[in-house]
Amino acid sequence: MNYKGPADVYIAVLGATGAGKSTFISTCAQQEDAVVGHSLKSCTREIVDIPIMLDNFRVHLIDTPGFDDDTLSDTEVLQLLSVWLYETYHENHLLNGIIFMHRISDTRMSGSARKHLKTFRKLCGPDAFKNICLVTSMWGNISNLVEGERREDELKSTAEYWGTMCEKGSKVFRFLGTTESGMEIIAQILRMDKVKLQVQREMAEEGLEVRDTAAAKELGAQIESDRLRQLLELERVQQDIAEAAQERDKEMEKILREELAVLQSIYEAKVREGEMLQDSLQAIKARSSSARMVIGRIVTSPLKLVEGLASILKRTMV
Ligand SMILES: Nc1nc2c(ncn2[C@@H]2O[C@H](COP(=O)(O)OP(=O)(O)OP(=O)(O)O)[C@@H](O)[C@H]2O)c(=O)[nH]1
Ligand SMILES: [Mg+2]
Repeated sequence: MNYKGPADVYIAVLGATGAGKSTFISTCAQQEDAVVGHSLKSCTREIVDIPIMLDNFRVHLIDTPGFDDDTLSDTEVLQLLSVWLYETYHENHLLNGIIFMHRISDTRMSGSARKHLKTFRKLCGPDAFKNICLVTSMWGNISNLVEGERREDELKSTAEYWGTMCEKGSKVFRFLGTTESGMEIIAQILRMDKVKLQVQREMAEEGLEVRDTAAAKELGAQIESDRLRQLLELERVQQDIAEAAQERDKEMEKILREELAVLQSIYEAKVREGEMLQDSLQAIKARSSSARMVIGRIVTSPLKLVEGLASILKRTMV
C-alpha cells in the first residue's frame, strides 16, 4: 500500500515575554489549556509543541519562552532555543516558518526590544528571513487604529527594526485574536520550504558550541555593555556615598547605600549571565534538565481537527 501520512510542518513562535505567543497558539489550536499568562509575569518556561491537524498537514506550533522573562535570563532563553534547534536539526525537523510576535500596543521600541531583535536576526540568519512572519498582536488594546498603522509602518521602514528583514522577504501580519486571523498566517507558512537557521548551520554543520554562535556573541556583547553601564552607575553611587559621608548626611547616605545594594545585585546578575553564556553544550543540557526545563517536545493535547479551516487554507494556497 502506498499510504502517505500527513506532512509535518514546524512553526516556532518567538518574541518577548507577554507578546502573546501562547495566546496566538492556543487561539489557533482552539485549546484553552495552552500556557497563557494572566499577569505581567512571564509564563512559558519551556519549549512546547502543540500539534494541530490542518487538511493534510500536521502543524506543530512550537511555543517558546520569551526574552525579557523575569524567571529565565536572556542567556537561558537563547541557550534553550539554540539547543532545541540543534537537536531538532538532527531529528530532521527543520522549521518551515518562524513567527516573531510584537505588541502593537507598545508605544515605542524599548532598548531591550531592539536588542532582542538583533539577537533574533543572528539566530535566524539572512537566508531564513524569507521564512519569518513578523506578527503584531494586541490590536484590541489600542484605541486609535491610525496610530497602530503608523507604528506598523515605522517597524517596516526602519532597518534596525523590521526593515532589513522585510527587504529580504519577511512578511508582516496582524493577529486580530481570532482563530481565522491566526490561520491566515499559518496558511502562508504552509507554502514555505523548510529552512536551516544560522544557529543550526553553526552548531550542527560547523560544530560550534552555543557560545560561539553569532546569536550568542551578539547577546554576549549586549550583556558586556550592560555590565559596563552598571559598573559606571555603581561608581557614581559610591562617589555620592563618600560625599554624603563627608557632609555627615546620614539620611542621604542610608538612601544611597540601599540604592548601591540594588545596583550591586543587578551588576552581579549581569556577571553571572555573561559567565553562563560561556557554558558548553553539555553543561547547558545538564543545567536545563536539573532545572526541570524541557528541551524537546511535549504533546499537550491529542491531535485535533480544526474544522472550517481547510477553506482558508485552500483560499491562501491558490
Ligand atoms: N487584549 C489582548 N490581550 C492579549 C493578546 N494576546 C495576549 N494577550 C494577553 O497578554 C498576556 C500575555 O500573553 P501570553 O500569550 O501569555 O504571552 P507570551 O508571549 O506567551 O508570554 P511568555 O510566555 O511570558 O513569553 C495574557 O494575559 C494574554 O491574555 C491580544 O491579542 N489582545
Ligand atoms: Mg507564553
